[in-house]
Amino acid sequence: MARRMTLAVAQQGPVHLKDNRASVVKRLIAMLERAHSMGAEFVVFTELALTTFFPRYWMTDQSEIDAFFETSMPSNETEPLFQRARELAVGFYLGYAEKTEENGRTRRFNTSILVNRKGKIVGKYRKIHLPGHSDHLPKAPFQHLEKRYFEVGNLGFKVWRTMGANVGMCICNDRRWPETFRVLGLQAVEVVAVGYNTPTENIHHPEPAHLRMHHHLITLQANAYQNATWVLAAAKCGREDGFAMFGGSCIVAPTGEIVAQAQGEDDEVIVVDADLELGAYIKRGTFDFARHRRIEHYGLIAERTAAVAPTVDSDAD
Ligand code: CDV
Repeated sequence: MARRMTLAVAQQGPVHLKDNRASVVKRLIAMLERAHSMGAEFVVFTELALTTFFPRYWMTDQSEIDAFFETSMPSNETEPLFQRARELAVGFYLGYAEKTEENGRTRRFNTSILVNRKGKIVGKYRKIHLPGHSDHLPKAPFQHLEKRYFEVGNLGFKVWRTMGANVGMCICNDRRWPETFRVLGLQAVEVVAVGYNTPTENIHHPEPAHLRMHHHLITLQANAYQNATWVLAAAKCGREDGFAMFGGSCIVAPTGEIVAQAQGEDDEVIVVDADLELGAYIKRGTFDFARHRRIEHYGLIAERTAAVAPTVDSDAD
C-alpha cells in the first residue's frame, strides 16, 4: 500500500557578501510558504544556506571568518523560519556553518539540521567529505577552502525516524561517494536530503560545464537506485558576486529516475507527491541487503583509503 509524503526542494539563488541573514531568511520563508501551498510536508534547503559560499575566499582574520558561522540554532535571525515552519507544520533540512565549543575546544563544522513538523531539531549532521584544499592558491580563479575552515564531521551518517519516514542527511560532496549512501541505506533510509554549492568551473582541472552537471546527476540517480531511496537535492546557485555555481536541484525517485528538476538558477521550489513504498520492491529484490550483500568481500572499503595497484604484472612471462 502506498505511503504518501509530499516532498519539496527549495533551490536558492545567489547570496552576495552584502546580503544579511535577515534578507536570506525572508527568502527561505517565502519558499517554505510556496512549498506549503503546493502541499509539501518537508522542504530541503541548501548547504551553507544563510551566507554566500565563503570557502571561495582566502581569509586570515578569524573574526572575519567567524562572521559566516552560527553559534546557536535557532539563532535570532533564523527563529522566524522555525516559527513559520511550526505554524505551517512543515519539516525542513537547513545547512549552515556551525561554530561550537566541545570539550573546551572551539570547533567549526559544515552542518545540516533536520527539523520536524513541530519545529523541533531532531537531527544534526556534520559534513564528512570536505572537498578542496587548505592552502592559498593565488593563481586559481577562486578558492575552495573547506579543508581550511571546517573540521571533518564527527557525527557519522545517521538516519532518523521522523515525520513518518526514515530520513537521512548528507552535504554536497558527500553525494558523490557511494559509501555515504550505503551507510544510510543500511539504516533503511527512505528519504535522503542533500544541499550543495557546486562551482560551475573546476579549479583543479579544465572540465566542460556539462560534465559537472552530468556527474552531479548520475551520482544522485545511481545512489538513489542502489539504496532504493528518495533523494532531495537542493542547490545554491547562480552568480554569487560573479562566481558561478550550477543549479540542477532535483528530486530522484528510488527507481533512479529524476521526477522533478529546477528550471533556472534562482530561488525555485519543486514538489513531488512521493510514495515512500516505491522503493520497497527494490529492497525486497535486487537490493535485499540481507540476502545478497557479501561483506566478507568488502573489507578493503573500510580498511584502505588510497587505491593500491597490483604489484604483480599478470602478463609478465
Ligand atoms: N560544496 C562542495 O562540496 N562542493 C563540491 C565541489 C568542490 C566539487 C561538490 O562536490 O559539489
